[in-house]
Amino acid sequence: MCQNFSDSVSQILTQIQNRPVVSKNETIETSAVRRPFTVSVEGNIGSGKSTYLKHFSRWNDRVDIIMEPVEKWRNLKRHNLLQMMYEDPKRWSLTFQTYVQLTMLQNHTKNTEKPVKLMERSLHSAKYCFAENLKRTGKMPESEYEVLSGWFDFMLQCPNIDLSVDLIVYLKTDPEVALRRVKERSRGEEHLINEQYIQDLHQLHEDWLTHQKFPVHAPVVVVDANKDIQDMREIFTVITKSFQAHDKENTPEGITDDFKALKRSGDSLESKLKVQRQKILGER
Ligand code: 8LK
Repeated sequence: MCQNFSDSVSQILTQIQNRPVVSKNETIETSAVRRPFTVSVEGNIGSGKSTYLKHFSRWNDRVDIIMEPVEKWRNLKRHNLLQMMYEDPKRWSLTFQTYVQLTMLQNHTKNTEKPVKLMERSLHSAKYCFAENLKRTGKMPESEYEVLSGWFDFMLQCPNIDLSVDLIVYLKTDPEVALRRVKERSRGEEHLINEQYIQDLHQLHEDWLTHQKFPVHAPVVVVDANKDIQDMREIFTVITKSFQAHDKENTPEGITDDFKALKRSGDSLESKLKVQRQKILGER
């Protein structure tokens, strides 16, 4: 089961569909007030964040999808900071995480005329999951962690910097599933990742987003992301069809009666969607 997957998708699609676009003749002041509905997609390495985000690319006239800037981390004037961090974390973690923090800040503050912004991870996961883990495992000395934290705290309370997020989608995976996917995708720099590292990161995501041991700045939808990517794709197709059907009928709430009934059914939503999915796939 990929519980809450459809819920997270329908929350985002509702925003994509209903939020007004910033018009060309709007002033900078009024468009600044109308900031995009911002979603951060969080989860362990190998939890399927990029796949999740790519589902929304067909609406790219209305949604700004901001993937993790891994290419920047791999090539800062030909320095592969990601690789340097994995090969010698004690030496390079602060350097790497400082650059992660900068590039994440750029993503948070990136201007967009689109009404919805989807981000892969955030400054918050940089701090509460990755930097925290490096400190706890002794790969980053406390002194360096405090420097990073000092920048983070300053940015957070700076009135001119808007780091707010409206919704967090947490793709929760069992550490074994995440590790298997990391091994399958075999990204060069990640060959040094071991089970313990994935388990520690899993625990920190849980501490942050499930047990709220660190500040959680937006409502969280927890998605069981152990499920097959193909299954999620099919469920996505069903939800999209429901939204398109609404588009044609132009009903006000953004979802068809059928879909509303499915939504009311709570826990069994995914299984009912499965039945609807089979109907739709059968019609093709
Ligand atoms: O997500 C791509 C790679 O970068 C993966 O191996 C994990 C690593 N990474 C990290 O070490 N610290 C991070 C992020 C990713 C993202 C944030 C915010 N901090």
